[in-house]
Amino acid sequence: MEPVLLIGLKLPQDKAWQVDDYLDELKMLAENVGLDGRFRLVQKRNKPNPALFVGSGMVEKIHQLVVNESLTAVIFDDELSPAQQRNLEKILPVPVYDRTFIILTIFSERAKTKEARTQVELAQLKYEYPRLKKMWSHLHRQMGGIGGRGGEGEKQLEVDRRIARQKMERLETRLDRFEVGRNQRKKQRRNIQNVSLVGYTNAGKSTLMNQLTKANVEADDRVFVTLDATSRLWSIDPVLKVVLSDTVGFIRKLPHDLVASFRSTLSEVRDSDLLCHVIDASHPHLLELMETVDEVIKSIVANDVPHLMVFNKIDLVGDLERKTLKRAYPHGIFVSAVDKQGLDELRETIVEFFSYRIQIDDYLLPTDQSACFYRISDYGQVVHTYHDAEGVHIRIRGLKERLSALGREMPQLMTDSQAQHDLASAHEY
Ligand SMILES: Nc1nc2c(ncn2[C@@H]2O[C@H](COP(=O)(O)OP(=O)(O)OP(=O)(O)O)[C@@H](O)[C@H]2O)c(=O)[nH]1
Ligand SMILES: [Mg+2]
Repeated sequence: MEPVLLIGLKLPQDKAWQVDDYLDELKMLAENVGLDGRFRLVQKRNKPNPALFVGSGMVEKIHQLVVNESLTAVIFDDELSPAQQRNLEKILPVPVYDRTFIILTIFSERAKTKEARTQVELAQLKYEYPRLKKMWSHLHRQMGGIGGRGGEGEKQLEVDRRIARQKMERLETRLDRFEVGRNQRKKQRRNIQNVSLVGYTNAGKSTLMNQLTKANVEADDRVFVTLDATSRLWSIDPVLKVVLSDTVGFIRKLPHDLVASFRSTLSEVRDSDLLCHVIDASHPHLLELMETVDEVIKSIVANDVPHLMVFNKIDLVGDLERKTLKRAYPHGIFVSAVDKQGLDELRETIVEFFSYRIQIDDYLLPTDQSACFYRISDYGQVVHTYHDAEGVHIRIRGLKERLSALGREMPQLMTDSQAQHDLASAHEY
């Protein structure tokens, strides 16, 4: 791996451990693209320097370290303005990157489906558009060297910008088409409860998804493995139809533009009836990660979607920490997706959450109509029946809207207010 230098800035409101923690994360991100962030420098400042982000003395220090240690790049933990990046690259002998660029590079390596590739390409273009100058070599190649015709009236940069804008429009249109398809599929999901797994990258969302729905979503110990939302029907209860969706992982210092590019995730999160916030309980700074996730969610959903805290990887947490967490989050669910601990409790809690959508009705089907009996189970779960001189007494559990449809569509059923279901003796389903 190529050795690189990581740069952090400590502003007055930042704690020292926070800056260090961010840089640990940046190191991990860099590793994901083959860079070894073995050196780091942190500068304390009241605010970033507008021209160079850090102070000029610091830039000199960076220069020296780069030369002495033969480093191949410098990565800033915060997003640099295009001007800062250009100025730094004029002074330093190696390329200058920032956190956003590294994240985008990881995204582009992970993107597999057409939609994911399109959204990553758009996010990259949006990032690079204001930085256009030198980056568009691949675009020039793609456009048959159009960038080389500098003398034809338009300046090189203007041509590049125009091409980039047209490309962004094309990508937006393509993404709109995916959205149309998604909305159509959603319409077919009437009577379905939508639950989304959201959380920090690497929290274990996909592992949990696979355990709960027997899906086959890729899950491993790298970041941003999931870029597309994946949805699966989750047989959680005989009458509830729950669709569970796995979504892209969030991370600190994720620019809003980038979040906005994850349309499939945004759409799942916005249309969810319930969010399961999956938290890596073994992370040393889980509170901070939880805050980040909360912030991202707030920025994308207008109304408050109810959410459930799911503390995952509990197998990695000692008894004492587990107790402390339980005390702090009495409504949290503690699970291990790998060891399958707590999954039943998670299921039960979700069924309980949706219980407001379920009701139990008693009906009487007169004896002369008993041939219709078989149709009733289309509307819900027949929990119990008994026969007497009047006919068949039926207790059914179902979604409220399905049971009102049952009342409308089978007028031969009578409401049975005198039902005498003796659950101990009668035939149960
Ligand atoms: N020990 C332990 N490891 C887990 C558990 N759940 C997930 N992991 C591991 O954590 C890593 C990340 O899991 P993923 O399911 O890919 O995480 P994710 O939240 O989908 O991550 P992204 O898609 O990258 O955002 C994998 O190496 C999993 O095996 C758990 O309960 N216990
Ligand atoms: Mg995943």
